[in-house]
Amino acid sequence: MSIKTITTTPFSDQKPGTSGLRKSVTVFQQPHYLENFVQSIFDSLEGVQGQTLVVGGDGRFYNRQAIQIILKMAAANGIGRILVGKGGIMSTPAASAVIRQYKAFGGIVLSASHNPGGPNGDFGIKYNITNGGPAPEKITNAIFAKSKTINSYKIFDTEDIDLDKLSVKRIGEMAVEVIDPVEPYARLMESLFDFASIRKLLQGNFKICIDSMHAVTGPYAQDIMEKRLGAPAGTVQNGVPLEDFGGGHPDPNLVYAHDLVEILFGDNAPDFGAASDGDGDRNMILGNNFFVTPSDSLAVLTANATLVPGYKDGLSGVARSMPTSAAVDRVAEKLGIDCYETPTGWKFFGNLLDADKATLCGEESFGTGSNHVREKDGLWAVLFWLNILAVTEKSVEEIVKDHWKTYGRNFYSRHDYEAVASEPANELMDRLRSMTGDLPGKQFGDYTVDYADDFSYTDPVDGSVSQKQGIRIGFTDGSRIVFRLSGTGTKGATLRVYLESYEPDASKHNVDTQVGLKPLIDLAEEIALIRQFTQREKPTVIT
Ligand code: G16
Repeated sequence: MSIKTITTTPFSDQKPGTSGLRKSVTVFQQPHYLENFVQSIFDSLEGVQGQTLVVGGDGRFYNRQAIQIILKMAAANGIGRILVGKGGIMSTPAASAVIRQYKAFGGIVLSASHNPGGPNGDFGIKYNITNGGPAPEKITNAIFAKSKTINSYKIFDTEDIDLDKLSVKRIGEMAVEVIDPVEPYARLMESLFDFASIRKLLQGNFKICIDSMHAVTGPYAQDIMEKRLGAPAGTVQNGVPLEDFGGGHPDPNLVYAHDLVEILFGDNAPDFGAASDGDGDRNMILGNNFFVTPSDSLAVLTANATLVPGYKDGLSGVARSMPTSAAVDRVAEKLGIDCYETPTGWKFFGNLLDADKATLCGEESFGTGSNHVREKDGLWAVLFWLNILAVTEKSVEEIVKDHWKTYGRNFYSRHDYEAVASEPANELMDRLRSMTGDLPGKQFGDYTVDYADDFSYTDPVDGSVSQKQGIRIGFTDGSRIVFRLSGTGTKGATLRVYLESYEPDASKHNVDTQVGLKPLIDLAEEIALIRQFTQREKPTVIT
């Protein structure tokens, strides 16, 4: 067993995106590709020698190989101890919980989230800091800078560690503890939610269906829903994590979670359905024949938070990403708490949570979470909903429609144009950016532009500034269209068009979302010439 120093040359494409470095598996399989990035992480972390790190992933193809490489490199770089999930598995929120519970220095999370897996799918890696959350831009920029000048990396020449048995082993001086990835997370959930009430609900006539989409939440959902909460066996479907997610696209939305959607919108539908993504941080909530938009979900959780033990004393504030609808803003206003608007990317919530400026956070991209960890958390959102349903004894649809009656309805939808050519997609954005100065005051049919800008965020805690975070076009009636290019795709560019309008009148709430938003959808085309630039007649995914 010896430490080897391997000569390498830089790759030019290792800039972390919205959430770490995401590329196709074949890119990661190039000689030295993963190693260069891992060495760049270690080289960017001051004082990491002798410290504890957490390593785990969503179990997708290349997860196991990557973990063995990371363990050997960690030992060669003087890390003191590594906690690794059994089988190399750890959901992203569980990794965050473990970093916090064990007071680790940080962690390396392996996932490409909702992107497909398998030899032809995607892989990803990101670094999380001591608070359990994704590294802020200061650190990801430092990692990228190192990756551009790297000329060697260090790795132990030794056998692989058996990841399938709970054990403590050593590589050189470094301890490797293979831990149960579920138990610490499940205990945290028990401390936040009223498990007794939820158990009563699930053992009565209330029927639920949880779709883990053959991704990481299977073992977590089975342990929590079926074992601890007594839901009938089989409540969790697609519960065995597979390296290729069974060939599916582990993205919990109306298009990709179609198995669950068919069940909840079919005959004899259950009362509640939920799905999670590849790494377990996203969630989709469905009622019997009813879809809850993620933006509404955040607003409902905020409005009902004091019904849940972990939040019974109220919230310090809330935060949402810029493209997320303003439904939660209305709740915050009524509660008299602050509501922060951040760029897309969970990392932007970290400072607000650490400074106790926000307790709940959420995003339109099926992400919701709180200060219990520093990642968004799919099963946490499911338990939050079940806790509210157990206490109120209402249906999902009643809860949301009552919410709209009180606060008005923010009609909301996102149209994605996936994997379009990058150059014209950038041209579309550049063109819109150049138009922002002239748009205010312009009339388009019934709509008058109130403001237009490229969103810029100044972090209220550390003063850091993030620019060019998406084009916002707001209208005088409160409607809004936002254009952004995704920072998580791995093929070409993905254009996201976010559409929102507000309707206070409850008699006008029972309208199909796409119908309600039709005038804005047409306006988005008129202003941005989407068809011309994307060469697509319609979006790939509508949520
Ligand atoms: C990541 C980020 C989220 C973001 C989402 C989509 O989530 O953590 O904050 O909303 O990507 O980002 P984009 O619109 O740039 O594709 P995940 O679940 O993919 O890790």
